[in-house]
Amino acid sequence: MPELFGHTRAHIGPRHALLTPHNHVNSAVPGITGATSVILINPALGAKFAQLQVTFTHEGRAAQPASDLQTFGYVMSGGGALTVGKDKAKVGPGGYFYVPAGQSWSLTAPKAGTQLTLFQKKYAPLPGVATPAAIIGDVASVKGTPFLGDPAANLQVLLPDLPAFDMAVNVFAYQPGGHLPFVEVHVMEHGLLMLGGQGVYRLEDSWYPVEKGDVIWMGPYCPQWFVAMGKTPASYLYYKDVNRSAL
Ligand code: UGY
Ligand code: MN
Repeated sequence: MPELFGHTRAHIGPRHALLTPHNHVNSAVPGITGATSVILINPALGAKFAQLQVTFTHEGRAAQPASDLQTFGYVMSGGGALTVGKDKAKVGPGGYFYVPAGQSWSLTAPKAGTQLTLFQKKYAPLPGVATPAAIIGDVASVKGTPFLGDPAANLQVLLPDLPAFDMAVNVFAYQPGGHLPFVEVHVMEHGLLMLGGQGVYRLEDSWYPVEKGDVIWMGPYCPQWFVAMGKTPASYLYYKDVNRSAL
């Protein structure tokens, strides 16, 4: 969608935000070289997590030391050599990794043009429950299920739904006309990246046309609903905080 000069589809509000690729401004992020990085969501917006997009240029490398942060990475395009703690793997488009708090990771020599989405959150340990182990996976090998029985809305859950995990990351794919069955209102936050297709996102009392590359932050209790529009399926990757007590 071309943007008319002086106009933007972006919206920044107290409970939700939409950012489009036309809005991106790079930040230098410690540990990431040979790349441009955009911090799309972080506590400055009101979020309790961060979402970044990294585009590697030449001899790119992203490396982060062990800390109290956990990181989920999703390869949008291209690929590279990944190290998570002691695990090593080659990752390509649709590859993903989960780095628990207390482990380091790096992605080296990615092909120029490689794009990575990162979600980062400070880990909230549960007394008596061990920190999760590292995970390296591929979306293509994750079985999807029809969301609440609807074959037009397919959900792939990329991390185990276990109490040790305080974050979830899923891929939602909709057939044209497929939609969320009702307007959700929930305490959990979302960070969302449109992976493909088009649709309309309702956020609070506004309806936004969205397409590939758009990013949405939904804060706690943001009313939310989506319908896929157009002739091709639409899909998005999203983060959610889960499995911790109310107070
Ligand atoms: O998991 C979810 O809360 C999901 N159904 N929300 C969303 O797609 N906006
Ligand atoms: Mn939701």
